[in-house]
Amino acid sequence: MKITLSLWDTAGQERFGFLKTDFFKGVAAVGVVFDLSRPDTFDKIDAFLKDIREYSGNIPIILVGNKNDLKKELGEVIPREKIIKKVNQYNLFEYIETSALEKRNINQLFYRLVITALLDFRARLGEVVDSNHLRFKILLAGDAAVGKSSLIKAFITKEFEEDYKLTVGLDLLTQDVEISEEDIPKETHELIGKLYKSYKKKFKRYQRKDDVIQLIPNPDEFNAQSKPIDDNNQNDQKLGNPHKKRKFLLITISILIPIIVLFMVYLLFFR
Ligand SMILES: Nc1nc2c(ncn2[C@@H]2O[C@H](COP(=O)(O)OP(=O)(O)OP(=O)(O)O)[C@@H](O)[C@H]2O)c(=O)[nH]1
Ligand SMILES: [Mg+2]
Repeated sequence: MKITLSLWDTAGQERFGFLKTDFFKGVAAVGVVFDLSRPDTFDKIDAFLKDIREYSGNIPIILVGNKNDLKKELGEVIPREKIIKKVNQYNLFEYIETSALEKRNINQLFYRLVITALLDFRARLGEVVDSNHLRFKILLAGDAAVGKSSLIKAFITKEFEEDYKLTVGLDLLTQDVEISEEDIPKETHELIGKLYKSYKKKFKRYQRKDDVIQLIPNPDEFNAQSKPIDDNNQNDQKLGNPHKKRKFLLITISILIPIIVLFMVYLLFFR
């Protein structure tokens, strides 16, 4: 099955914190990242986890300990027991250690995020493009400079940059992934099948001439449907457009005035 991932690379710097609440809405699964060499980034994940639970409910979350390569020289800076405790405390799906620098567990991380999203797939959290193609949103959150952008970059372009280029607000990327059929739970398959059937019915009128179902409506019709209801517009429809109204008044006056003049001439001279 093909999955088109909408990857949301969020900014970790606190000055962008006001955006957090909007980021978490409609997300199918989240990776919460901390830096294995900086305990302060681990302590900050509570705030992220609380926000995610508040704004996205019980969606799957994977805890990500990044910069695993630094363990060689620094050892275990954050005790493993402490990390496992956090996983249990917040009922997180699992814990993965990654290294964007050494490309360790990069595909594994995104593959697991997709699988967790599929295990818990909810209709409102994605788009069924067709019975074999889904699209949904995956997000990485975490403190500044923990490596969120580097992980996404390593996944999409297989590159790594040593320079820190902070994310301003949010970066959006997309990537297609193929998920093997055996990894998709049976219930999810059934749900996708049902959703596809109902979408097919709903969009039947957008059927193309060649009999291929088009799930995305014709843009013109779509715009006409999705036009916001505007009070002034409604009034315009009821009362008529102001230009038309003025034209109507002018025609009425130009007809009425000669009639009145003729009537007065008749009264004055012919009676
Ligand atoms: N050693 C090592 N350094 C890394 C790794 N991943 C990222 N870095 C470095 O950490 C710094 C920050 O990485 P970013 O990916 O920009 O961090 P971010 O989480 O996106 O930061 P914000 O956009 O500010 O939230 C950069 O200098 C990266 O080169 C890693 O796996 N190992
Ligand atoms: Mg970034």
